[in-house]
Amino acid sequence: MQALFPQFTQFDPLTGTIEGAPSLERHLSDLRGYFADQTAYQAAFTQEDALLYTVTNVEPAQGDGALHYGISYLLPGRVGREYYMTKGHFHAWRPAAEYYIGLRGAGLLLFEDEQGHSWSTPITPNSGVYVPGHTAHRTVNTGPEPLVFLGIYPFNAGHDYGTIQERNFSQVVVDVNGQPTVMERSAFLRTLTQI
Ligand code: S6P
Ligand code: ZN
Repeated sequence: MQALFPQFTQFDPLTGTIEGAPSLERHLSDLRGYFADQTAYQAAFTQEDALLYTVTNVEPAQGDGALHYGISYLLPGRVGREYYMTKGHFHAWRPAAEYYIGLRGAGLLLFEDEQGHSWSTPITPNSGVYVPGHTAHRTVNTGPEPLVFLGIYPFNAGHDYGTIQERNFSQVVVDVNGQPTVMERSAFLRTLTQI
């Protein structure tokens, strides 16, 4: 008889943890260069290398047809006017799709394909979002509490962080008069230089 773990897992949607599975942490210092407002980033970092999110992954099997999954726990907060977000990535194996299920909080998923077309969807508890292959994805917490979601993906999806690190997403999610707003990065950057 096979062991129940990791075939059976118990997870906590409040803390974004999975019993017995390791978590990795991403802090402000891991996202140097990702936030649009560099002055605000430096000011925040000088205060504290704050925790932005944790990711807890389970890899039950390898090989054709196998699935991996993980819970992300993204804290509320902003760097300047831009909401806390994940690094964002393409899958290293480009055709790999993914399915996200919202468990707690409120946020947006930003998408960008290889031709540079961008769009976004909400992510909230009891909602699911299909992330197509060949599409970079980043999650943004636009609410006052942690955003927690489950992601399920082919075992060999992998992560390509380098492409996003170089070119970033062309859109940002920023606070405009108290409202989370999706804007072109270039337009947001212009607002920062206006006196
Ligand atoms: C993995 C999946 C998520 C992210 C996590 C953190 O394919 O999309 O588990 O890894 O939300 O985001 P990132 O961009 O730092 O990996
Ligand atoms: Zn992914």
